[in-house]
Amino acid sequence: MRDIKRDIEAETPLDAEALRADFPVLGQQVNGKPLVYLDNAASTQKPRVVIDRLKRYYETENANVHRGVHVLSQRATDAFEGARETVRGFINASDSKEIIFVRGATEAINLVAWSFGQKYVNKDDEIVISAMEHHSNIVPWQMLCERTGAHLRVIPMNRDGELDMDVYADMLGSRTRLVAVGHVSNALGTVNPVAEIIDKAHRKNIPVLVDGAQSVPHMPVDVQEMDCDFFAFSGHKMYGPTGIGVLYGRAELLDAMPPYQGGGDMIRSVTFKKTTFNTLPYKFEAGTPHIAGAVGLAAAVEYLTGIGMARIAAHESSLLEYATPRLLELDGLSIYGNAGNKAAVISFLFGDVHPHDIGTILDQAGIAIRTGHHCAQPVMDFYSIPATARASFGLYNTRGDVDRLVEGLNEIKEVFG
Ligand code: 7TS
Repeated sequence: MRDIKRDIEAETPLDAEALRADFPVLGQQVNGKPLVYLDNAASTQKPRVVIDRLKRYYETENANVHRGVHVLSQRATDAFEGARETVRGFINASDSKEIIFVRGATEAINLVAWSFGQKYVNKDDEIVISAMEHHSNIVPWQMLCERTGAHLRVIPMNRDGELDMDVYADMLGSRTRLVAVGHVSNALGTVNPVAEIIDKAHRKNIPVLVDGAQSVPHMPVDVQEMDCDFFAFSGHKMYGPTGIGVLYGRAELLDAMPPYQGGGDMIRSVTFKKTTFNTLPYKFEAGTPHIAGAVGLAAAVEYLTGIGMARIAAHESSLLEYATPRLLELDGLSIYGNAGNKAAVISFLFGDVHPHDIGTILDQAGIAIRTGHHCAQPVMDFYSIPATARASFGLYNTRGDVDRLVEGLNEIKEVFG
């Protein structure tokens, strides 16, 4: 059923021009030009339904959750727990207790590195990551290795930005405790073959964490179909608020893991002698959570579901197909990341022009892109470059935005000769 629905969705193109009107921030001029926002991999803009939902929460429901008998506390609790259920449905987790609200993908990964690491990782064990990870999926594992004496193994990639799956298969051994890989690379756009990565690991009983920060906003994700053990993502990259994100974890694993932080809400009983911990998901949600954030995230999920993730994926894929040859037509432009399966992220260099200058000149033309190492310094090192310019697309981008980008780059060519 689900697949048929996806197919039908994908066949009916979304009207990005019409959807732009849902995003107040996109209506403005920047440096005297209509804004073209192409920094969606860093953070997306928010539709009015999300902004309005936050406002309604603070105006009519705000109180602390899980601890009040009064009406507002119940409203806040209902909204918060309702948001958990909405998120569960969105990624098709089997139970809402597997949805842990955190600050974002970074915190989700740190939670697993700390808690899973505490229980299962010892000296000379191995954690497998890939060559194209965001720093958020490198550093927490390095810190874990530092604490325990475990070792980090890195799946290599080729020049196109595709992982070497044979080397990966050989890496999995009796000391491998966890595989942690990005679903979509923020620096290269590569969509990694996570189903295959997971299958190979599971054959050896090794759990897999998927960093979904760059996939959830752009394609249908079903954690049961994918069969991952952990899945991490951030609200702000999927048209929701900042400061809220999700760790999905298989209940049996989460149940077996120790709490990450101590405090209110995560306990069952506390005495000075001994504390017992709350059940899932509360065991991993110490302190007052970002209630408004979760509620706003649920509004974003409803907005995305209303459009259809398959339709969003098809739209962004057609933008990538439109943009790639047009950019390559520019003399001296080279694209980093040419995987066969690629999301709508284009990292590029343009002749000798420093990416920072590309970004600054485009900004003067009202075009927002990202420049730098994109928190993926090992990727830059791999290509022996310090930085790239990156255009990353979202559901509200149009072919007109691509044309403006090309126009902007042509102007740069004139300035720099
Ligand atoms: N994982 C990936 C693949 C990411 O792209 C990012 C953020 C993160 C994790 C961390 O997410 P956070 O919300 O916890 O910060 N990526 C980017 C980017 O590409 N530009 O700015 C942030």
